[in-house]
Amino acid sequence: MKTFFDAQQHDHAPAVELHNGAYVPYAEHRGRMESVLAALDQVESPRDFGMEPIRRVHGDAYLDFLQGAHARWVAAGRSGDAHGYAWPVVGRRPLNLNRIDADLGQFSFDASSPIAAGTWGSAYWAAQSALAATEAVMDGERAAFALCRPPGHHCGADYLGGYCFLNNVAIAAEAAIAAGRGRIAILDIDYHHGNGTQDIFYDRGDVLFVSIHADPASDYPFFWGHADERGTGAGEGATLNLPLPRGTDMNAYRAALDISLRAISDFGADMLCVSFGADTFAGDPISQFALQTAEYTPIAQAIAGLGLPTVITMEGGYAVDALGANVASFLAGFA
Ligand code: Q9C
Ligand code: ZN
Repeated sequence: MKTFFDAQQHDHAPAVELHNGAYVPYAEHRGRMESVLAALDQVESPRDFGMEPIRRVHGDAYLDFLQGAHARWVAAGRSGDAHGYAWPVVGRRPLNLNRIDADLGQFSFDASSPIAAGTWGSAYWAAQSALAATEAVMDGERAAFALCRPPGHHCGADYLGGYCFLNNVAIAAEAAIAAGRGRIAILDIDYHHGNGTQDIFYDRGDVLFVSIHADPASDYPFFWGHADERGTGAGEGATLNLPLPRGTDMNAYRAALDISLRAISDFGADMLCVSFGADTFAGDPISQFALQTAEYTPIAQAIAGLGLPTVITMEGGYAVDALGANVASFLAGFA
């Protein structure tokens, strides 16, 4: 399968994140990509599609913030990565305080995603990888894989979070729509609910968002991904959340997958985008499902059975030693 990745995606290297009350080494690190790259035959660097497709999803103020945040952090006399610590819980009224700490709160929803010196460049090239995979599929590939790092599904139009800075799958979907595809289905099978992607398309009837994830009553991101979130306005019914309990194994997972695939097929999509996270793996250090490496192949075969042109974007997966094998097992299902 055509796979896209740019070496600049390694540059994003936060040192630590806040986890269960302590600062621990950042789980979303470059070793994840090294594991996947070692398991795949060949990858291509994407071409540069520029800012226009990114601006279809993200607001100008957010993009200005993201590009400049680390330099402003340094200019404020700080060292290391930019971490926010104050959030405007009610509303997101932009106050233009020109304080880096205020803006870190304004443009994020959690404390999972410090901004390092290389963050903007890596996020930019992850998005370009998603665009290259989309172009490949539009040009006739049956499926293509964007090895996105950083991942994207937790960030919204104007906020970051959950290790995510630019919403790669949303950027891919909007690019396909701009190029003439009418209806897009997004299937999110990361362990965590894709709250950012849901938010971006919540009022849209032309993009179906379907997600299978750990029940947010027990797991991050808590405030989104509950079964009663079904979209609004023209998007009513175009969001489908299938939360599953901790401990879910292939049997229960497969039943939810079948419901997802039926919804996608009923929607009549022209194209499918898959947010693929391998943090559903039994050995994942921050997640609690029980899928095995070999089970990613039948999951992908079932998805491929829809017969839709498919763009796959990488989301989470933190069992680094097994990540390459898990991704290879999933991609094999499309062969
Ligand atoms: N103590 C993705 O898989 N950290 N993001 C939770 C738990 C956030 C996961 C902290 C996890 C984000 C793309
Ligand atoms: Zn995840």
